[in-house]
Formats: sequence, structure tokens, C-alpha cells
Amino acid sequence: MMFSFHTAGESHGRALVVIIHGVPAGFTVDLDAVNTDMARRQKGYGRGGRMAIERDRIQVVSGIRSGTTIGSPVAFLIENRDWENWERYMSPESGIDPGREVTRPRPGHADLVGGMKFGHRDLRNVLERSSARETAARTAAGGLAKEILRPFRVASHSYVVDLGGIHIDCADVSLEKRSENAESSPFSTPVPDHDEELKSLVDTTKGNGDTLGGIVEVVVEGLPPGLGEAVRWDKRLDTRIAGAIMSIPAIKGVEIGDGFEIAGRYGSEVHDEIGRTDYGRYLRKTNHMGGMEGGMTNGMPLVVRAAMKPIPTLMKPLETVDIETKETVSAAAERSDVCAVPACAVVAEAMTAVVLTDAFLCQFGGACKEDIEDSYRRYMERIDSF
Ligand code: EPS
Repeated sequence: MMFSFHTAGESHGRALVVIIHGVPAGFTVDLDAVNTDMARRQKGYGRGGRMAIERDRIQVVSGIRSGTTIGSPVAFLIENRDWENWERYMSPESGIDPGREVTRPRPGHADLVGGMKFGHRDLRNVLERSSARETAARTAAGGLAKEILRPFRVASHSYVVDLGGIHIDCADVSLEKRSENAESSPFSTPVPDHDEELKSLVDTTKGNGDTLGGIVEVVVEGLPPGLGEAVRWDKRLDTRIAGAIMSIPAIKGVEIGDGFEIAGRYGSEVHDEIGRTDYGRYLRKTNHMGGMEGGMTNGMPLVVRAAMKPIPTLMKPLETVDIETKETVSAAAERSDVCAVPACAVVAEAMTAVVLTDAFLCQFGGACKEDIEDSYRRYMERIDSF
């Protein structure tokens, strides 16, 4: 991998940190655009109290000078404003929690299995890192990735296509309009007409002490054909995108293009016929394959969908076993979200952008933007006359 990242930070620790490596020199970074993604990740009706506390913004620690990447690792820091409420319990020097240990693992969360694996009697040591708070750091990495793809006219969109079983159909809406609608919708839906229905679903669910999942869709336009490869299983781009999306907390399913629906149809119905544009470039007349054939981009928009399970922290908790008393009890319930599907769309967009940037740099790589542009131009000229 050329371009990737590491994150560190606990949900209620001092800060989140992300170190992005493989960043070539010479790319202008619009920090406001990265911060816009950070704010997009925070929004959504049904989030818990935490989002009212945080104002997620990146602080650039390294790798960017005067608005431009310099070829060294880029590090961002995102402060946890909630830290001041948690320092007593989470401090590296004196963090103690007597009497407040988490011993009632939540079904569906990492609590029990993580506690067993790492030998923690206080399950807070597990939940702090398995919390989806970590996705703020991923969003920052994705924001930088998008800045690297932007000069090549690669544009990403993401929105919610199902929330708690309510399906949102946007097939007839242009991508620009879908993004515009998602921006102004409290549910990040690509069409505006579902807000009332969704609001009432979230309110009722909250009243019942329950949570909701959903399905998000990411579409990326402007990708050149041939990113990824069909030669090695682990380098196929569909392999890598599916893995990256599946790594997002709470994701239980990923599909590319028409995905699972394809399985029940005839080949003649699902394979996209090949044609040529007015400019002589190859295209597919439909896009059931979601822009991906043979583990490579085919020049059509990449379409990825991900299914998010309902958040496991329930205010009306399920049964569990207390790891100290071994008694059957109600699972721990602490502040959380009723629904974080809109946030998940932004995170899925970020993870997709990271994988695509890596594939792009593997294909056209160089230490600086100029070399990458040269290589990209040569490739596109060859492709255009193929
Ligand atoms: C999140 C921060 C967390 C949760 C949520 C996502 O904050 P807190 O635990 O302090 O309320 O709101 O985390 C989870 C869904 C989870 O499973 O832990 C965030 O920044 O996105």
C-alpha cells in the first residue's frame, strides 16, 4: 500500500490522531473542505448528546506547509472536547474508575469478546477504542484523500438510501441533486420527501429505548478505467473497497453495483453493454456492475452500498451476564446515538476515497504532483486511442 493511515485515540481520551503516509508532495489541501467533512460526520437527527459537545476540527500537526503537502506523513489531531468531563477517569497518569467499572457487556458491541481477549475486567478499556468516535479520524484521512483526487476531477457523493427499513428511492435524481438534498436533510437522504416519516420513526424508536440501522450509498465519478487489478486477489479493487467499508464499526454488509440483487437475474439482464461516447471513449450503457469489472474500475461511476446494524447501546437494554457476579442482568447503557446512519455515509465515503487514492497512486505514483499528472496524462492518452 502506498497511501494509508493509522489512527489512535480513545473515545473519551484527550484527542484522536491520524497519521496518513504515502502522501505525495505538491497537492494543495483545502483544510476547510476537510473540516466540512468533519462537520458532515457529526450531523444527523438521532445523534446522542456527544455531538452537542464536540466541534470536530482538524489541527494539522505535520506534512502540510502553506496549504500544500510536502511529501512527508500528514498528521491531524482532533481534540475531544468531552475530555474535560472524562479526564478523572481516562487520564494516562491517574485515570481511575472505582465503582464505575463496566462489567455488563452490551450484546452486539466489542465489550465481552474484547474484554476476554485483552484480559480487561473493566470493559471501558475495550469500548473506548471500539467506539465509533474513531471514525472522526478516518473522516479526516478521507478528506485528505479527496484533496489528492480532486485535481483529477474525481468527485465523491454519499447519502442514506434506507433508514430503519424505510427505503429511499433516488434512481431518477441526478448525482449533484442527490448530494445537494443530502446536505440539507437531517437524515442525509438524496430526496427531501422522507424527513417527517423518518423523524417520527427516530422519535418513536428513542421513546422505546431502541436504536436503528440503515443502508448508505457512495458514488464516485471521474475514475479512470483500470484502477486496481485482476491479477492478485488481495489487490483487486473490489476486495479492498469491501474490506475498507466492512472495517467501519457496525457494518454488516457491503455490495458493489446491484450487488445481492444480481444473483437472482439473468446474465443478459445484468451485464452492462459496451458502447462509445461521442468523443470515442468506451462506456457501459448501464451500470449494474457499479463501475467495477474484474476487480478494476471500468470508467463508470463506482457505486458502493453498506448495511449498518442498529447501534448496540440500548437505553432499554437486552440481557447479558455480569462478568463479575456472573448473574443475568441488563446490559450497560450509556449515552449513545439512536441512529448514526447519516454519519456512516460520510465515513464510507472517506474509506472509499482512501482506497481509491491508494489505487490511483499505485497506478500513477510519483513523489510529486507533477510526475503523477504526467503519468496520468500519458495513460489517458493511450486509453483514449485504445
Ligand atoms: C461517536 C461518539 C460517541 C457515540 C458514538 C459515536 O460518543 P459517546 O460514547 O461519548 O456518546 O456517540 O459511538 C458509538 C456509536 C459507539 O458504538 O460507541 C462519534 O463521535 O461519532
